[in-house]
Amino acid sequence: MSEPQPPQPAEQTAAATAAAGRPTQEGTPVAPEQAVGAAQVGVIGLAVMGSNLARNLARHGHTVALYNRTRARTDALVEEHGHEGTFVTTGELDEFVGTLERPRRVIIMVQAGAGTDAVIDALLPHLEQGDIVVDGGNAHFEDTRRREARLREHGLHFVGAGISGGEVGALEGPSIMPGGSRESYEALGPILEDISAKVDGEPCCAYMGPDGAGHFVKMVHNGIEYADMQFIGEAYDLLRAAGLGTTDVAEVFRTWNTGDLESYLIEITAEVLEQVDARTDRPLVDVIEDAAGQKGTGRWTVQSALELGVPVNTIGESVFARATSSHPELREAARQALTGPDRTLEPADREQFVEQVRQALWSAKVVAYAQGLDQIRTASEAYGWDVDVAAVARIWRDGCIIRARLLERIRSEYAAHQLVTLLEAPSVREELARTQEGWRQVVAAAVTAGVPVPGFSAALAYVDSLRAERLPAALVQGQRDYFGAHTYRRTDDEGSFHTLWSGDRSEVRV
Ligand code: NBP
Repeated sequence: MSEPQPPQPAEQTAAATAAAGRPTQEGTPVAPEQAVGAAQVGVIGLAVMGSNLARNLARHGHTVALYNRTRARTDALVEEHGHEGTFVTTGELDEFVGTLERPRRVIIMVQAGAGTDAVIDALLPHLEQGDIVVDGGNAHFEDTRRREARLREHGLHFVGAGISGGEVGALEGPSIMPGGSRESYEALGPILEDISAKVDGEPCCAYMGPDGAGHFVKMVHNGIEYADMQFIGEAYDLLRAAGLGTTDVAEVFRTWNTGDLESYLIEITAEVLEQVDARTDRPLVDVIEDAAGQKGTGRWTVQSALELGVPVNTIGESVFARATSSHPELREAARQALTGPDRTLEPADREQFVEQVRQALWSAKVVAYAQGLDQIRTASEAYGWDVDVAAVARIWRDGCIIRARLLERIRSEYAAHQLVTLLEAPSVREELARTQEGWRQVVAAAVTAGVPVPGFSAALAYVDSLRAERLPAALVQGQRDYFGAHTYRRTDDEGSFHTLWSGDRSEVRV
């Protein structure tokens, strides 16, 4: 048996500073017994998102306690990136909890759903009143509401934090949308703001509201992301149908990215289009199967919108467009059976057409934001969240997938005006007045040529529906009254009315 070795100098330093409650020496992994109560924050779940978030926290000078169900991931993280900051490595949950300063801040980054519940169940016995549990995964906001209520009963704070930006964002600065108690934000907010993306020094992280507000905002963010990607896809398809090659379209997107359309998604679109497949020497996009996948946040957005009665037809069409693309047997059967125009667009002035497509893309994008923000505003009222829509636009300006120049305009419009819809904001309505002619031309040309533009046309239909003095809903009400005695209201009188359709067709007040 060898004698126990005295601690190495680095460990002594770490232990001493940890015991004093100060951050331990950077780059030295700290054992849990040497860091009791010294870690400012802990991360559970060290797959790609959790690891990168932990590294981001450590790079910002926070001492980070680490725990993962499979220990190998914890060791791998410290082995590869331990030099980036101060990590406390733990193999058991009680050890992990013991290393955290109070109130404890625990960020869970595990697979959403059952994984999150399993971690909460295991964690709960080790926590004390006032501790803060953060779920940074892609949870459904109703799950977050349920978990928040459950932990509140134990005197704990549960924060559902939407985190966007993918793995690079988690490491370099994501957009963070935390919900939960205001009190918990006081203890947690500064750390999250610290690691979030910044725009002119302003963090892309803000308190969104109680219980499920943060995850709701993140869900709608993803819904808008679906719509934006669909619009970009339609613009690409139209330009190809008008005879532009893939590289030409990439160049168009590069140019657009220097103007009002500047955004992360436009930027990566140009890069994807420029990628050449090494196997075939063809544009990669031409050899990728045209069946779009989805993980479910777009669907959740639409399901929630249906329940709230908020029209988000651009997001709905985007979810359905992915579904349509992913039904090969349906597409093949219809392709064999149906005839129609051959998708050729022959614009008289190609340059002008490219500009019209740009206008359609900008306009549709604004509509998707208007719809998503309307959904957030409506949910905020329904759930009593009091979400600040200007703050939502502010924290989406960077770090997240839908970051775009347009968001600064949206932020400033919401900050300056009480808006029912983004579409009435002065600078938005002025721009829409300028772009709508091109947008209409593009939709009309696409329909005539047989190029599907479900996103562009849904956005336009939404605008025209909102603009209409009278909608055919009056006829729908008449029909409903005819077959179901559902009654209708009159434009010239108070109350509800029913026509005796199968009788003498006189009207009765009900
Ligand atoms: P995954 O979603 O792939 O989950 C893997 C992690 O969950 C591993 O650490 C795994 O531990 C842990 N885990 C599982 Br699975 N079941 C568990 C359980 N019952 N108890 C404890 N741990 C469990 O990781 P990710 O891709 O890093 O994403 C984490 C969260 O962030 C998810 O909610 C995801 O939706 C969300 N998100 C991801 C992205 C992205 O770009 N990937 C972006 C935004 C948000 P193990 O190592 O022992 O298997």
